[in-house]
Amino acid sequence: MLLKAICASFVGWAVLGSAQQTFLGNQYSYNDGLFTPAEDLSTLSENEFTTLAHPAFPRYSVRVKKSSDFCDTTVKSYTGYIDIEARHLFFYFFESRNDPDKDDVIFWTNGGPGCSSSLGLFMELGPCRVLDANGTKFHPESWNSNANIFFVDQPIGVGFSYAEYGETVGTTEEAAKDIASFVAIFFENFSKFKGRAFHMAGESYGGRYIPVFASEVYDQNARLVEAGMTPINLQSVMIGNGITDFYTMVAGYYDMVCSPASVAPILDIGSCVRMKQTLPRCQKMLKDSCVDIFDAISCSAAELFCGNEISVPFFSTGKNPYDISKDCEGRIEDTLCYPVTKHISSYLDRPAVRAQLGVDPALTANFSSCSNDVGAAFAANMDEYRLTYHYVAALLERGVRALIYVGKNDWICNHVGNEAWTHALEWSGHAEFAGAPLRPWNVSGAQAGMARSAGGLTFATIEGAGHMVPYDKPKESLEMVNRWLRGESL
Ligand SMILES: *[C@@H]1O[C@H](CO)[C@@H](O)[C@H](O)[C@H]1NC(C)=O
Ligand SMILES: *[C@@H]1O[C@H](CO)[C@@H](O)[C@H](O)[C@H]1NC(C)=O
Ligand SMILES: *[C@@H]1O[C@H](CO)[C@@H](O)[C@H](O)[C@H]1NC(C)=O
Ligand SMILES: CC(=O)N[C@H]1CO[C@H](CO)[C@@H](O)[C@@H]1O
Repeated sequence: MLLKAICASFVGWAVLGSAQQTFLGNQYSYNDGLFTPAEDLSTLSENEFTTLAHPAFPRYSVRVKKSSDFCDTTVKSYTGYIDIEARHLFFYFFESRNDPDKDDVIFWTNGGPGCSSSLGLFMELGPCRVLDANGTKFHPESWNSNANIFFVDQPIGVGFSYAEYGETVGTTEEAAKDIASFVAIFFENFSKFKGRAFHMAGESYGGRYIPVFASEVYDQNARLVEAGMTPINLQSVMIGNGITDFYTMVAGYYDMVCSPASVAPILDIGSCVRMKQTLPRCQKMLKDSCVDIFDAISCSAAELFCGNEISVPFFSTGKNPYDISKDCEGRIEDTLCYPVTKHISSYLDRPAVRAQLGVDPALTANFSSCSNDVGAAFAANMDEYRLTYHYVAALLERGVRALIYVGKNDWICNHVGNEAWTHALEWSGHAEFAGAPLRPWNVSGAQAGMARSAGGLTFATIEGAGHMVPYDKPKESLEMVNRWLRGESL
């Protein structure tokens, strides 16, 4: 096992492996007469799947199933698969607790690459959480309090998603095509949600996924309009503890362990001095071979060097890389430092739960929170070393807002790096944003963190939270999301 240098992953490292790439062409034809929208999801059967399809996406369809009495009995919920020929993406959908007919729609994905969005659902922000061996428990601070929400296991090979004929996805750009098509089919077929304000959100590797996915959804709108369909009303992206710019994160790793950026320095002076001295060399190697030009072999050498000098000293402390104010609980490979993840996996291995969710019977293996194969495929393509912030700038220029929020105790995708790239971002609002002060933002009269905002872009920290902000600070994170959905400043 190779420790990865950089804030990559929710898992933090992945074994290198080889991946087969398959790229989807995007041919479609449209026939006006074929489309019949469904008025209401609640007409769906609970016992079998209803198949949705659209002639603009001849290679795609959606199997969806109602799941009453699952997770949140106060709302309607649905689970299903997006079928893209041999590829099958699993999703959960929960209606809003407030007003499903008017409230916005949120898309949520966890990171990895390779981790299941069931972690976000059952540990962080979902309508119910699985925090012990007793199964689901109602979560009052769920993000469906004022929004309809999706949780998607993506790409194929993650969670309950699967593929036939050995198909794999190993890049964010390729994953984006499947997600954009799913979003189009869903909104077109369910006229109730057509044209509804839409927000794409994710955590960790979501810092790479979400800007690319949202851009694909935005660019797809021209084709939807051409085909006589309603464009997707994309309003914003929300990224929690993301890896949008691996390069600025590197200096952040030093600050996180050797300065009081979050907690008092946790490394000894000798290690800090060595790290400070090797940091410029690591940065130069990364800039020369991963940023200025992309050379896979030299970039891998930079990754290895930076890993040894910057990550290894951190991991020797035994601290939780997702929350440096704590020690890692359990073996990280097994629990991600959070033993609660084991309860989620056992819950999702119960045959009755799988039957209720409509998990394809072809999936017989035990549930894994994160897929090593998918992580390895992305690593083989060095997907993480593709800078993603230009997508955020492009979205901002088109009026799509961006919320970059960061739990302050996270080491792996830390606030120092995220503040640096948002501050440096080139876009028409740059001067105003860069000149704006970081101000405290409060929840119920107490300071929740610091925030900087201008012209559609907001950077915010959350005090006392690690990588999984809604797990650590459910009340503050729900308040943050509600203010964001209402278009208010934090
Ligand atoms: C599970 O529920 C039982 C019965 O309500 C309770 O006694 C037990 O403490 C719970 N277990 C955990 C781990 O919370
Ligand atoms: C699945 O998990 C169970 C319980 O932990 C274990 O006994 C079993 O061997 C696992 N099955 C596979 C195929 O790994
Ligand atoms: C936010 O909370 C802090 C600490 O409780 C307090 O000093 C400050 O006045 C509050 N700010 C606002 C705008 O409410
Ligand atoms: C649930 C439902 O009615 N879905 C419709 C979605 O669109 C396809 C293709 O037009 C219809 O066949 C489905 O009935």
